[in-house]
This record gives sequence, structure tokens and C-alpha cells, in this order.
Amino acid sequence: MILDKIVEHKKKEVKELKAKRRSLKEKLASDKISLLAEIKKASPSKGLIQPNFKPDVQLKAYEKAGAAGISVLTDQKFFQGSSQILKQMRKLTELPILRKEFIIDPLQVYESFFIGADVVLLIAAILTDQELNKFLDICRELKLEAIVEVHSLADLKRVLKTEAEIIGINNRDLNDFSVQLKTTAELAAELEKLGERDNHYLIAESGIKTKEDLDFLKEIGVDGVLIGETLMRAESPAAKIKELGL
Ligand code: IGP
Repeated sequence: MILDKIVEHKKKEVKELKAKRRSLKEKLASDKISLLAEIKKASPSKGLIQPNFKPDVQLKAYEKAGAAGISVLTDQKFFQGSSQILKQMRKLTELPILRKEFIIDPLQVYESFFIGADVVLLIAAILTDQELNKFLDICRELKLEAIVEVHSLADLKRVLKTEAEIIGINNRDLNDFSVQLKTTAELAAELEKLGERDNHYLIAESGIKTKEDLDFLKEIGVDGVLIGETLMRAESPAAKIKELGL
């Protein structure tokens, strides 16, 4: 009898735990282009980006400038990030938080949930089809959203066979770090050609620096942009966001 009661109560608790996630998709659905603003101290391609790293100040500037979501690097070795920073950001904002991590094991998906992420990044190029499907299933179960990242037509075709709803096109080639904004243009066109544009949200990632870049991406009709370095280097991130026309 008491066991029934306990189980009933636990069901409620677990349901509440799952209900705490914030939605990025809701933001992407708006007419306006959504900004996912990134908190990144360093990167393998650029070294130290923000020597006087102040994630809380950065976050407040992003919020003030109307960012739709925050992206937080949690890899320690290559990006000088941490789960701790994400936890700290979670306490300071109601915006959806993307955990920017190299996820290769289901454990990391669960971990993302528990450190307070709302969205995880799944990089198609480092996952098998089976892993990708499995991780997306776990996300659905936990009510986490996932951005599935592609860099090539081959990646894109694989991802279209999954239940992925948010596709991130990375303009940076993770093998040689070269950046080309036209990657977004090319893959967005392919998505259109395959008749798959309308049932996906599209985010352009990496190498976005100027108002011209933004205009180019608006023309393509992406739903969101992910910007890191440009905002981390700006003296006033809020002013930079305005300057970009976001
Ligand atoms: C941000 P940039 O060029 O604005 O700093 O890029 C973001 O796209 C980049 O950090 C990124 C990334 C990734 C980092 C995109 N996909 C995968 C690590 C792993």
C-alpha cells in the first residue's frame, strides 16, 4: 500500500524533473532569425579567445541583446570549458542552454540533462547511424532537444534518415578548421531540393563575423545562427549583436 503511494509520488517527481527543459525550437519557430550566442574561452583553432574570461558578464550581455539561447562549451582540454560553467549559467538565465560537447556515449546525454542543459549537440561526423538514432531517442525520452550538426552532403543525407528536427550546418570543417559560409548556402539548397526544408529548423554555425555575413544568411532563410568568437572578442558583445543586425 505504502509502496504504491511512494511510486505514485516518484512518478510525479520524475515528471517534474523532465518538464524543466526550456525549448529552443519554440524560439526558432519565430519569424525573426534567432541568435544562439556562445560562451567559449578558447578553441583548438584559435587558441585563447578571451583571456579575461567572464562568462557571467558575457551571459548578461547576450541576454540584454535579445539572444534566443546560449551555447556553452564544456570540453576542458581543447576549449577550456567545463560543466561547472554550464551549471553556473543555468542559475543565471532562463534562456535555453545548448551544451556544446563532443558526445560519443549515451552517458554524456544523461550527464547533459543533469548539469542543466536544454539542448545537446550531436555531431553526425563522429557518430554512426545507430548511435545517432539511439542518442536522439534518449533526448526524446528526457525532453532534451538536439541540434544535429552536419558539414557535408553525405552527413546531411544520413541525418535526414533520422528523427532530427534541428539541423546545424557547421561552416567550419572540423578536420582542417577552414571556414566557408557558402557551406550553409549549399547544404540549405540541398535540403530544399530534397523537399526536407519545411520540416526542419536550420541553424548556420561558425565563422559569422559581419553584417554582410548575416545578410547572406538571412537571404538563405536560416532560422538561427550560432556565433562564438566574434562575440567573445567584442569589447561590447551587446553592441556587436546590434551591429550585426540581430
Ligand atoms: C561557433 P565561431 O566561429 O562563431 O566561434 O563558431 C560555433 O559554431 C563553434 O564553436 C562550433 C563548435 C562545433 C565547436 C560549432 N560546432 C563543434 C566545437 C564542436
